[in-house]
Amino acid sequence: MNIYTAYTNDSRLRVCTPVEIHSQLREDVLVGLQYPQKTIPPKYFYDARGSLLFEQICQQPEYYLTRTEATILREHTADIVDIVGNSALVELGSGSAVKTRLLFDEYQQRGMAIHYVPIDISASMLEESAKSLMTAYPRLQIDALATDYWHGLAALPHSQTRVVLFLGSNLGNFTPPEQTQLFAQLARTLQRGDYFLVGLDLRKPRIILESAYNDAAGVTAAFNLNLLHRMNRELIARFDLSTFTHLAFYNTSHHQVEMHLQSMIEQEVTIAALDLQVPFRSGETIHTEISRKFEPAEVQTQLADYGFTPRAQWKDDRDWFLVSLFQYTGVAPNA
Ligand code: AVI
Repeated sequence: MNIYTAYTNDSRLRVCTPVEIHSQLREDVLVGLQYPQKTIPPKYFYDARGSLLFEQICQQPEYYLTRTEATILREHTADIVDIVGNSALVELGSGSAVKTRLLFDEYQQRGMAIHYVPIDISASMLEESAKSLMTAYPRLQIDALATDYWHGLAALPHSQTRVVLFLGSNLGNFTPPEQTQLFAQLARTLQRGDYFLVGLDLRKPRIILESAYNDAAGVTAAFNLNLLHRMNRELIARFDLSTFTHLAFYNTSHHQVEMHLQSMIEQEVTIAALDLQVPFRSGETIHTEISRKFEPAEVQTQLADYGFTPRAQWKDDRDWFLVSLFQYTGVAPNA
């Protein structure tokens, strides 16, 4: 694979950008806006502004996911480090790495060096968080990969035992086939003895879920609508944001929160860079995200098929969120 290896002046930080990512927005929007149900993949939320908005979502009182997972991690970092020992920490969708700091604190307290490999679509977020992490943790070495998970996993540097962290219920934003693809990719990439630490948002009453994705301050709405801003800027589109509204609801049969951008009027939107006119009926939506809510046994069974053995799992008091640690043994139960 082609990789641009960039800079930095600090020998403790290397940032790589696999090139393929840049051309994908055009292609995905061109195809996605011509489906009967218009669709744009959620990874495009995370430009510089979208990443900041996501950080703000995590602080909203209704968005319990981040706080609940952090409480679990805070209580169990020592247990995690006892099991995984001196492993490199590979984080998928690292963002500002707030929760990962809890693990770094534990490593630092034990006087252990840390090799951190964050993989995130937002290069600006990666750089910023890497710099502040290096100030806080003198024994931290970072190999940052500014790309999506697939290219990132394929470009992992060789190192000691690894723990792949997939926190925040990011797995919920994958469709079931994408989840299967991720587990298969992990099984291809990991060496026996490596670990997978995954945070999963569990099923719960609709009212709690719908509030979490319709916060009163309107931050989730701004995050969703930012996708239109992004297309206006990067694809020379002419979306009039005042004619679209944020929609988020729990689809009980699929156990997923769905986010959409709904056109409130009948209109046609020009996307100049794609040479495309996109018609909208009044009320028609662009589907922008699913956020699946999990039943732990399902994930565990599927991971077992790919050779992952459960090592430990922890929940919060309300049973709202689960953090599970698996080890890649390469042995599937029915193999
Ligand atoms: C990143 N991901 C797990 C978030 C979620 O809850 O699905 C993204 C998000 N979308 C709206 N609010 C938060």
